[in-house]
Amino acid sequence: MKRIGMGIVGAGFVGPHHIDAVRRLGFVDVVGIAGSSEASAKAKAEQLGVPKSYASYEALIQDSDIEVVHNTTPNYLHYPVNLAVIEAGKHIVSDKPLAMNAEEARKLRDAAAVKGVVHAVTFNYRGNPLVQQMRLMIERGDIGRPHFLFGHYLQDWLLKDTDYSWRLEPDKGGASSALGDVGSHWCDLTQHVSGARITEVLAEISTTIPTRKKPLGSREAFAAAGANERVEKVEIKVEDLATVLVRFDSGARGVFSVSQVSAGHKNDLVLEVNGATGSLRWHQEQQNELWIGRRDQANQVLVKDPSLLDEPARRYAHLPGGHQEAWTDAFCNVMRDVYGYIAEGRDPKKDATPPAFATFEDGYRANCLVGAMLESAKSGKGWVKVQY
Ligand code: SOE
Repeated sequence: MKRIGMGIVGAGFVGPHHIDAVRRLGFVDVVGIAGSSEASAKAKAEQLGVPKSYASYEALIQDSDIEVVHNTTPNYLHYPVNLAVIEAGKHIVSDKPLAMNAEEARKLRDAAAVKGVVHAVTFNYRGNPLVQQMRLMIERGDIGRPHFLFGHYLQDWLLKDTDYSWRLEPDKGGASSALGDVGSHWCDLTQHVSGARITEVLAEISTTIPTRKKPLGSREAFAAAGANERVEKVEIKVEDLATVLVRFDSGARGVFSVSQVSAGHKNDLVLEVNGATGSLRWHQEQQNELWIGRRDQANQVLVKDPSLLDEPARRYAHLPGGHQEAWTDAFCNVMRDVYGYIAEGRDPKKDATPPAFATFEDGYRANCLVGAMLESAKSGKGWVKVQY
């Protein structure tokens, strides 16, 4: 099999997981890393056993050994880095959100289509075997027509006023915190498994911690404040809590809540779909189980076991039943789909069947959705039609 060279821009919390995931594929060479400075890129490259490091993302993109660039920078750099990669005619894997707003995201989607490069956004929960099983079951009509889709995505890493992240700064993270960071995952997952599109939203947002203590020095992502850390008080303008009512093009209704301030909830993503003859529920923190609800017979729990999954979902499971698969395995599944697509030389523009991984079209839609939710919450207009 032809080997594919990969380079990564940004190597914070999630960067090493991108590297691990592509290494597991067996035909991808991790060529180099660009970081916020030459020194940080060099240090990361040494730590992760990556041969090259670069002083800038532009230098990485120019390296002819690199065919695919992963962008794991903070949100405000997604647009310029993604655009430079596309303009160089290279394939792009971008962390979400695709861009800071829908307008930037649309430009990226269109530029990628013109260049004919493969474009992916890491809405990684699509890579879970039981998410794919849920998708197949809904498509096959196992629970009838879905009429209600609901759930939540709750976290607690911003519960204390000493918790801080660039995600809270609008010029670095965007106009939204909780909705953009985790609400976008819930919406992507829900639309992916149901095949229905969110067309209208009614949102309520709030900022539970309006003033935070921002560290004056650097702090690792998700790390708690140090005892003698120097801080400054800053006002927070983005939401850490939200609830959204949604309407789908299929006529189905839905609701979800997102939070970064819910003690005890670490990465608590739940999606339940109620249909005419049954229900399905998947919970990220117990990701090896799929709950099946029935009215006229006993409810069931389908445990992840390749022999119990339908054929198209089976390839997302790599261990026998009882051997738990996890976040990193699902992440690797997404990379397997993306690189399989690249290896086969498929062009998303000419491909009638959309890939299972999220593309820049999905990333654009996520930016539109978050924009519409903020508009609904801030304008007090009530229901807002999502402009795609
Ligand atoms: C932080 O909230 C975070 O790492 C998100 O940025 C990811 O997208 C999510 O999957 C887990 O939580």
